Amino acid sequence: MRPVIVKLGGSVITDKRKPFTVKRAVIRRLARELKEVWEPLVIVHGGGSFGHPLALKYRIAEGYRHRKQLIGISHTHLAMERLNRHLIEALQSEGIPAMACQPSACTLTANGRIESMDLRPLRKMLALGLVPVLYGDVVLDAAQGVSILSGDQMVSYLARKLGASRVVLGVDVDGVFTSCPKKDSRARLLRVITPEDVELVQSMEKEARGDVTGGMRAKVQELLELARLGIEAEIVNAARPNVLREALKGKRGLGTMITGGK
Ligand code: IP8
Repeated sequence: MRPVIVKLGGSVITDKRKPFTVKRAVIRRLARELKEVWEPLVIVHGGGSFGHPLALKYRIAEGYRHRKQLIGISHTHLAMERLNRHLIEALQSEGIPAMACQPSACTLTANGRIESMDLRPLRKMLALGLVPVLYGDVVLDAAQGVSILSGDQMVSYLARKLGASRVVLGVDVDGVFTSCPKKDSRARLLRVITPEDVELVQSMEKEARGDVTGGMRAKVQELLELARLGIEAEIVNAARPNVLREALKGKRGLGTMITGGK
C-alpha cells in the first residue's frame, strides 16, 4: 500500500502577514479537493504565521541555549497544534477520517536532520484507512537540544520510508521559478528539475522572509533526495482551485517536477 504524500504549505493555509491567521475558505476548499483522492493519503502541513514567528522570536532553530527558550518551545508547539486542529476540523467536515500525528512525540533529530521517527502508529493508521496529518514542529535534537523540523524534510523522509506513490508540495506560486516571482517580473517557471541542476539549485533563494526553515531552495533540495531514489515529486500552486486535486490524482506537469531524469 503505497500512499500519496501531500504537503500543504504554510503560505497557502495561513495569512503570513497576520500572526495566527488561517485562510479558512482556502482550507475548506483544499479539504474538498483532498476528499477526491482515493489512494491512502498522508498530509503534512507547514507553519505559516503560526509556527514561524514564534520559532524566530525564541531562536529555536539555532538550538537550546537558554532556559528562556523553554516557554518559547512550548508556545511554538501549541501554535502548530492549533493550526493542525483547524485543518483536521475542515477535513472531518468533508468526512475525511483525519487524525493528528504529533511529530515531536515520535521524532528525534541530530543537527536538524531526522535521526529517528517511530512510524509504527502511522503505518497502522494508514492500514486502518485513517488519514494521518503531520506538521512542521519543534522537536528534540540529539546534538543541539531542540530544532525546527520542517514539513518539507518530513515529506521527504516519509516518502522514502513509506515508499510513496506520489509526492506533491502545494505552495502559493505556480512552481519553482528562476527567481522569486513575487519580486521579479522576469522570473521564469521551471518545468523540470533534476539532480544534475546543481548550479541552478545553488542560485535559488536560500531564505524565505519570516521562515526559519528556508525558502524554495530547501524544498527543492529535500525533493532532489527523493528524485535520486527514483521517487518523483511535484511542486504545484495549491492556491489555485483544483490544481492540488489534479496533481494528487496523478496529472503531471502542472507545476515543477523534481525528477531523476529529464
Ligand atoms: O513551514 C515549520 O514547518 P515548515 C514549523 O514546513 C515551525 O517549514 C514550527 C516553524
